[in-house]
Amino acid sequence: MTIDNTEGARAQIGVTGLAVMGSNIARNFARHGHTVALHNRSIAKTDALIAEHGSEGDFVRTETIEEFVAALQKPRRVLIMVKAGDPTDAVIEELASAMEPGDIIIDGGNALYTDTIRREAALRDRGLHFVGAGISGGEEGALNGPSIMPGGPKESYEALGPLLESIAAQVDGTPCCTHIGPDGSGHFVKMVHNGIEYADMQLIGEAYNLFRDALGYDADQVADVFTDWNAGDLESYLVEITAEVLRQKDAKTGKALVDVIVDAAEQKGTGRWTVKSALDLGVPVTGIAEAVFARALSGSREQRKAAVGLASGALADKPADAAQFTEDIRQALYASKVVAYAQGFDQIAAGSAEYDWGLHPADLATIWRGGCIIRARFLNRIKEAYDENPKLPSLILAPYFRDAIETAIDSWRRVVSTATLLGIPVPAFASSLSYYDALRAERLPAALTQGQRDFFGAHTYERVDAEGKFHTLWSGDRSEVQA
Ligand code: NBP
Repeated sequence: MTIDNTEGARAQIGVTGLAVMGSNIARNFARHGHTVALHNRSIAKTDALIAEHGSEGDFVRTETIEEFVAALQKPRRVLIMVKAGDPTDAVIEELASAMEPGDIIIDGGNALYTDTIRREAALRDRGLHFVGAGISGGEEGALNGPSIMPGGPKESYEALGPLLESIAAQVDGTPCCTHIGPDGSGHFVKMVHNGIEYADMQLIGEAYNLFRDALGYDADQVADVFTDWNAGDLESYLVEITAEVLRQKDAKTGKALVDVIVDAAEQKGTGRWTVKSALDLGVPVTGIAEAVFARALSGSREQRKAAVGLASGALADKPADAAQFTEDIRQALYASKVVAYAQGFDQIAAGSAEYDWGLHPADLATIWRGGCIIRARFLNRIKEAYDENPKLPSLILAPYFRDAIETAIDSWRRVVSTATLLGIPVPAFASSLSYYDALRAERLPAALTQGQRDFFGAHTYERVDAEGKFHTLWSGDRSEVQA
């Protein structure tokens, strides 16, 4: 270990921002044989990292940005891992003033993709490469292999790709890292990834709720079901950790930990960003939206307290066949998950078209197979589906998923109807099923909507049997005119 930079510019990568994520990524680089220059606004984190983990590899301790930049080989590569927002702009400005044309600044934080577009353009004007890189996998992934989604100029990937690929998770010998596309595309894709994560977690939560409230299972019993599911098509990181969380006992009370945790879910914002962007792009990401709203509702604690005891009705008995209902929930979870991913991939296609990014859905499915929070066996199927037909109109239409939903459909309906009759909320299961039914419907009530819009606002409508736009003279003789 080296703790000064008197040997000059010898670090292959610099990491600034050494909190949880930055320190673990810096260690990951060092463990893979790269010399890593370390920098943090306050020196304490740098020194703590060196004191605790300095023996893991070759680190260069620096205090000032000038020292930090001077420690780097050219083209200089700096990974920023600070709190997203204003701190990122502040650090970029400091770095850009000290760096030279051709150097590369990578923002590995959870930046809003429109900020990344703005920053990339500004730094391009100064001759610097700016790479907005989505990084997923949390603390553990950062240390042992995350999924990395770098955007930005293609040329910068030549100097950066091998470094990032060396620390990424590997699945079947393929790194979970690839160049995503220009400017903000890496952060956009990471945002949608997080949105899908919200939907997946909500669906798992609804399944758990059904076991608890419809079948009366305790946390251990539900954990057993999830462990079992993790050996099949639902195998995934989130299903695996669900079993672990459910099995955890609270040291203080001896109860299941999940039963002493306040049932109000928090959010940091990427789910909300996904939904806002989907609204702007006009893409119905209903599963993700339900998940974001479900967290918001759970957090309305005063309102919920006041509403406890409202009528639930008395229309249904608990399911008589627990084994059948368990299988129904498994099928409903799988089918709803297909919908959540299909919607997420639709949003990625829409973003790609809007910003002319040329994104490849199969590549994303490939790099999400390992390292990230939504890693799942199921992603192999998504990759195959897009490899076979990169222009799939919807993931739901890929033969494999079409068949899977056909198998699941009756179970899915039984779960949603049973939950509804029992008064158990299943917003994501139900809205995914409605989305599916709307997508496959030959006629939607949108014709009536168009009629109403024409009635009150003369917004016109199209006809099924003629080209052009039409308007009915609602306040006149109600004849039709061509608009
Ligand atoms: P935090 O998001 O908690 O940020 C703490 C770091 O930001 C510290 O190094 C702090 O320096 C630095 N910082 C701040 Br705050 N303001 C600064 C400023 N004005 N100038 C310079 N540095 C400043 O760290 P984190 O949880 O490790 O996350 C880092 C990034 O990675 C975030 O964008 C986050 O959204 C993203 N991310 C996190 C996860 C996760 O699981 N935590 C996963 C994926 C991505 P100091 O030590 O001097 O205060």
